Amino acid sequence: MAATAQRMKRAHARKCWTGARDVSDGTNAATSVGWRDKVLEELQQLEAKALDALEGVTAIEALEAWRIGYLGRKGELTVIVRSVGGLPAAERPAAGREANRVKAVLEQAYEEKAAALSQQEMARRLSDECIDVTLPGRPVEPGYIHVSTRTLREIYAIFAEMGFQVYESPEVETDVFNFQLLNIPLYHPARDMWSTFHTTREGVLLRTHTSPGQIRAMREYYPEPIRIILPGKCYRYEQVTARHESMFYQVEGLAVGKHVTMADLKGVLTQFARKMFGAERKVRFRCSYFPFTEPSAEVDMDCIICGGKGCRVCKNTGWVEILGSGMVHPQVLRNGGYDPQVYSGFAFGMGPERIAMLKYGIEDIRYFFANDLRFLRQFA
Ligand code: 2NL
Repeated sequence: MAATAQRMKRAHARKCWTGARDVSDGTNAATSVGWRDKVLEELQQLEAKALDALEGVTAIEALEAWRIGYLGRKGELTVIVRSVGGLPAAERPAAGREANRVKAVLEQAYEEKAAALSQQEMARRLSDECIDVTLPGRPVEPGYIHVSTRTLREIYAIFAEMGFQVYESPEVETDVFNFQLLNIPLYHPARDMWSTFHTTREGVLLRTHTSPGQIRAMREYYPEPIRIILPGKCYRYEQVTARHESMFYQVEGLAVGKHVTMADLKGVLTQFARKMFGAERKVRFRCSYFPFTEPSAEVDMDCIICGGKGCRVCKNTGWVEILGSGMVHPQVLRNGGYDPQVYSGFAFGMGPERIAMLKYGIEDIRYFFANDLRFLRQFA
């Protein structure tokens, strides 16, 4: 079977080669030499033509087209090589040798051209895509500490010197911790001091001040004495104006111990004002009211803008309010676990944005969270 197929294939090749029809018996030697010469001539012409065409090839794609055109399965050389099989047996070896030689020459030329082109391509990419790694990098613009964060850090540092450590607590709170344990019962008119964001879950809200964290701290540290400051974001359902935001920071402080007095409160807060705003600051304590302190006091300092003479910032009073304070209410101490017969404490609260506004002369609290870089960059 294999032999028959071979014969049929050869017969087909003979038919395909023009002029081969007459020599199917392969007896006419003189004529067959003519055909062989014709094949040899065709091979040599093809060799010259192919090498000539290869000269003009300058791109990888054109080289591939060249390869397919001459050496591919249906390429010109392949067609001639196949036709060699149609020659009389005696003529095949010489034609075959020549065909192989031409094939080897073209393949060799192809390889050389491919190598040259890929080298050219490499040289082009090396020069076109070259990166000068010795160039200095583009500078990365440094970020900035937000003015609120910066002010908070200054506050931490001042109180750290007086032995206060930072305590943090959740922003989502319960009505019990945010109000009731701070001596602000349900339905009590003192609630009107805070407009509150309530959640859809009964009794859960966004803290209106950091005070609920003070209760948590007392319950955690009892019966140890306490000296903490409690910074964090607070939320109030406010009409937003130049002086009020619905989100703002608060820093509260709490000191609890066996002999803590109002003199301690006055000493600590006077020291704070002088460290923050200048050693020459004068402070005054003015009676006030908070449900969680008794007595309560507002702390004012002489106006840093006009030095107490009177200006727009101090509304011509010569004084500006910087924080609220008081002695911890006995009921609040009790709610934190401390017996008010044995322990006493003072507490205070301030808005760091307000502190920063006074310190840097910022006129509108809305700048703090408007994310305008022209504002924020000034505190780099
Ligand atoms: C203000 C006033 C204040 C407190 C906060 C406090 C907390 C506990 C007990 C007693 Cl647990 N007091 N906090 C006391 C007085 C004033 O804040 O104007 N803040 C911006």
